[in-house]
Amino acid sequence: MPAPRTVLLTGAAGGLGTLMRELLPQYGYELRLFDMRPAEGAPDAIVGDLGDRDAVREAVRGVDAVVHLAGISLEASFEKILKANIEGTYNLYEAAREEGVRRIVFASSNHAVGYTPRPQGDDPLIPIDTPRRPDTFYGLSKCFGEDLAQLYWDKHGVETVSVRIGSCFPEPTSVRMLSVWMSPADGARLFHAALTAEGVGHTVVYGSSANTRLWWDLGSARALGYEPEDDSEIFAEKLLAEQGELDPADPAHACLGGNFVTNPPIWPH
Ligand code: NAI
Ligand code: 15L
Repeated sequence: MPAPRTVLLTGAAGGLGTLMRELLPQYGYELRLFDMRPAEGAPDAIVGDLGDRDAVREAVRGVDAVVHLAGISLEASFEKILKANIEGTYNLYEAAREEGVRRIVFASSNHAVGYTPRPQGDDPLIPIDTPRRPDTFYGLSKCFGEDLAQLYWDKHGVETVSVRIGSCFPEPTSVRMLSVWMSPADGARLFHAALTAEGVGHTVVYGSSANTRLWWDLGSARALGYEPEDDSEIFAEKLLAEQGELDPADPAHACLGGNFVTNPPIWPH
């Protein structure tokens, strides 16, 4: 497969989309932007809804690959999740199939496995093939997305790397994030590896930096050529002084998904 050059970035107006539209062009990509909201500072961005099949098909037409970030990124009612994340992701895959787009990088989430107990002490890292344990309807929609990706590879030859992102923000803001943080620069490194690795079929990877307190195995991400350069440990002293160590007796501290297992943040719209 020739290396992709033109890439559709869905969710371009969101937090991660805004970071990626700054960082991905340095790898030589020409980005086409798509979001239901206008993307600040990008007047050419396509404003469209994943629910609008014609708009999605037009958006993918002619691109080499898609980085699919659009969707509800927190917990919401099942009806809202169904529309944006489940039907929306289906529309995206159908459009890719129809338009012959060969590679998608899908923003899955740690919340697909959010109820998995986090490692403690000498416990081994969580493997990528750990059973799914979604912690919310949101996490469930990411399980759907991963399975949809598998179907479209097996049946239609559309390749996907599903990235179970931890927390991708400029800095970690909680003690949990010391384990699951992915720096934006490492996020761009991982997306670039996911866009360019040969023969990925459908590959599932965890997305985080090389954190000292890492909870999961980055082996399948490294196998794509991903070499993380950042470590959240530089933020540890400050965050631990403010918040203290995680309490294993608190369910929100005992599972990968953090407070999504107890008191998930709700999508505002
Ligand atoms: P965000 O909420 O800031 O951005 C999501 C974007 O998707 C928004 O700009 C929104 O307008 C757009 N969107 C929502 N529904 C849409 C629809 N029906 N049609 C078109 N656009 C729609 O979320 P963020 O943090 O940027 O995350 C991006 C993706 O990565 C999401 O899929 C999220 O689930 C996933 N993810 C993000 C993590 C993170 O740490 N930021 C962690 C794990 C997963
Ligand atoms: C996610 O999936 C969310 O989209 C993001 O906003 C963060 O909450 C992240 O997970 C996390 O687990 O920290």
